[in-house]
Amino acid sequence: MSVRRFLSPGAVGVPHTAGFGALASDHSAAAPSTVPPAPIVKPMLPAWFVDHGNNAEMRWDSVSSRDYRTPNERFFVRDHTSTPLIDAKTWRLRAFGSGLRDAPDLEHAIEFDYRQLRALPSHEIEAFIECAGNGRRYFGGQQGTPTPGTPWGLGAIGLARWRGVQLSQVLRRAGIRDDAVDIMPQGLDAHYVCDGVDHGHVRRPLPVQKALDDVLLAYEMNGEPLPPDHGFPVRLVVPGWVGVASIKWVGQIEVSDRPLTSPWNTTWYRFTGPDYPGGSPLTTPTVRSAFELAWDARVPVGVVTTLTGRSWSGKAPIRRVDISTDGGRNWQPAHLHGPNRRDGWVRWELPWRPTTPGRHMLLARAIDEDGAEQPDTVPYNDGGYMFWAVVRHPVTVTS
Ligand SMILES: Nc1nc2c(c(=O)[nH]1)N[C@H]1C(S)=C(S)[C@@H](COP(=O)(O)O)O[C@H]1N2
Ligand SMILES: [Mo]
Repeated sequence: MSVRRFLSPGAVGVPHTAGFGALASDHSAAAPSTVPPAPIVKPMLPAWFVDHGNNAEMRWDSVSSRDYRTPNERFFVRDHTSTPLIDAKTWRLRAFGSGLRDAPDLEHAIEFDYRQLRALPSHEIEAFIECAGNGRRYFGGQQGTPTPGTPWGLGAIGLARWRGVQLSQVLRRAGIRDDAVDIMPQGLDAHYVCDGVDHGHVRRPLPVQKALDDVLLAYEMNGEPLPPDHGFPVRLVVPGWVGVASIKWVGQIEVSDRPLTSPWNTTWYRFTGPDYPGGSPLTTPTVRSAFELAWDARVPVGVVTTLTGRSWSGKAPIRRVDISTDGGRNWQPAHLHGPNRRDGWVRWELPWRPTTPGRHMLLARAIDEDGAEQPDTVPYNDGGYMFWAVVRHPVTVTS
């Protein structure tokens, strides 16, 4: 595409709801980018995704127990506006701010192009990315207190092998100083406009301590160049932090000797509401579990069905998963298999031979090596973040 940005007539100046692409009038992005006609570029196969407009949820019944990693074409997508198409040849990463030697401003930023970045020593990690709003629909569905926001089931998570350059390498090359405290990566996608307010580009601060620890500037996902929807040419992967920290299409990083803020840590992605006076920004994903099974799946009576699923936690590996097939009265430990480490999920299975036809409630409860155990209910918060209670998964046993 040759157009710099594709703006559909009428798209400019219209107050947007959070659900639709906000194409603001700003053209200051470092790399020319185009906005394709649909918010998400890759094919949205109904068998793989629940379509939430500019967000796409992975269907757990499409997950194969054989695959530890999520294939790129099936990985969930969370776009605040829509996926931009960025030319790697003109793309630049610009580092600037008071936390760098000589405190360059944006006009005098230290620049890295795609080739330079790929020439630096590469590093690989395996990590899941999970949206803080994963499970949001169960605030309404299970606790009777719905919240606004994308009504994710449990499919706003995916796990990939990421290859790129350690952010610490780039920050050191850019001249990070000892007194730097925060960094702020910013995306090249369109401004996020919500209820008529323009909040600028998607960006969220990270403490320098985390930035220098295990954060990756990724250019590959499962052995392929990053797909457009997942941040091509380069994104952050911040293991052990909520998905919003992993800024896609990163174009600039401010490094500051003072704490930085953005609406993504002062307004959104924090716990607010009666149970959270003061609130606090969200960092670590909680412990959760999902069955690799359709909602309202049909299961034959008198036959052994192997129930399979996965559990994960942002803090630690999973110690144990218990399954109930009778709404929570009786519990049995599931068999855990395959990799089980922090930043990953663990697969589990349990054979089940239902003896009575009708509706049954399946429950999976995990506890991580840190001792965090999924509760029966969680306190309400206004943003509907971090629903980590045990999800009651209905199935129908057929005769
Ligand atoms: N630039 C930019 N980065 C972003 C977002 C975005 O809309 N724009 N969404 C964030 C959120 S909320 C999540 S959960 C993850 C989702 O990553 P994925 O779409 O690759 O699954 O990207 C994060 N990074
Ligand atoms: Mo998210």
